[in-house]
Amino acid sequence: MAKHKAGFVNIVGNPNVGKSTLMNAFVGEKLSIITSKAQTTRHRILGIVNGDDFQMILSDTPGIIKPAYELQSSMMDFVKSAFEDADVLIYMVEIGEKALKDESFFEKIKNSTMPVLLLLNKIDISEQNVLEEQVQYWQEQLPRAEIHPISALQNFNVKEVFERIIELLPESPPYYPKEQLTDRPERFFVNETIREKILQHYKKEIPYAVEIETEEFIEDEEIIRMRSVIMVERDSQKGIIIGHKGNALKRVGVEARKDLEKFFDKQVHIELYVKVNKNWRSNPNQLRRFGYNP
Ligand code: GDP
Ligand code: K
Ligand code: MG
Repeated sequence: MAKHKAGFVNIVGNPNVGKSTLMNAFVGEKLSIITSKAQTTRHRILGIVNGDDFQMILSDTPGIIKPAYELQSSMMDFVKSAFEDADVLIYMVEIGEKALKDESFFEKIKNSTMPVLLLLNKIDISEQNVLEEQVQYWQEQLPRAEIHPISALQNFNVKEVFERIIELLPESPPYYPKEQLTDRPERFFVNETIREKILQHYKKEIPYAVEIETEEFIEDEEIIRMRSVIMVERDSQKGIIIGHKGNALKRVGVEARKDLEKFFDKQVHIELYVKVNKNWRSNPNQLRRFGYNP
């Protein structure tokens, strides 16, 4: 039998290029929330794909940005760590994009010693001649990288890239138990599902001022009962989240419940309420409590 392979595959790139979509496509589960807004992903999230003779440990990271407040600095620390412990680095760009907005990260990719796969994503919305020109552009920018055009959304070339990554993994015993899918506890996925609905339904700065905490998660045979707090920074935001006659919040609850029932494959009851936690995004103690490391 072939020797067992295992390793860390870290996905980095600008916001909104499709990193979380790819990770979910590889894992076959919606581990990472996806929206059309930047800063949807706040943490480094592991997704583990197990085969008989391999274990691929993917990590999805927040998009690379210049931090403007403590939460964002912590988000970028997650990205930095992703450069340090990768066996294979996936640098994702989307069609039409030219180099990373933060040049120091681009230098890091250039100077890294691990194999780099440059995935040119969203080719479903590109013309052939644009695609060819882009491949050439990236080959000049990063001569050491292997370039693969893909569509993470439409599953084009995704399987081929997956096979290629397995080839590149080092020989190693598994790092995690073979039945494990992620390093995150169940409550994390509850929080993220709620946050996805908020990103989808509220405007402007509201989603960025929100953090979720699931206080109760009780599973019995028939049903999982959850209670989650939606934390905002100011009173005015609380009113907006709840909405006229509570309808806006109700919609978040209904949609989150549907997704969570799919995710846990069980009936779900979820209770949501809103609390003001003044300026939590700039408060190191609060950030630590929510799993960031300022
Ligand atoms: P991330 O910020 O890099 O994690 O990007 P997401 O995975 O959250 O995706 C950002 C947006 O791009 C979402 O609206 C996705 O549906 C969309 N997207 C991702 N991959 C593709 C793709 O291959 N083609 C197209 N057309 N859209 C995509
Ligand atoms: K996004
Ligand atoms: Mg993401």
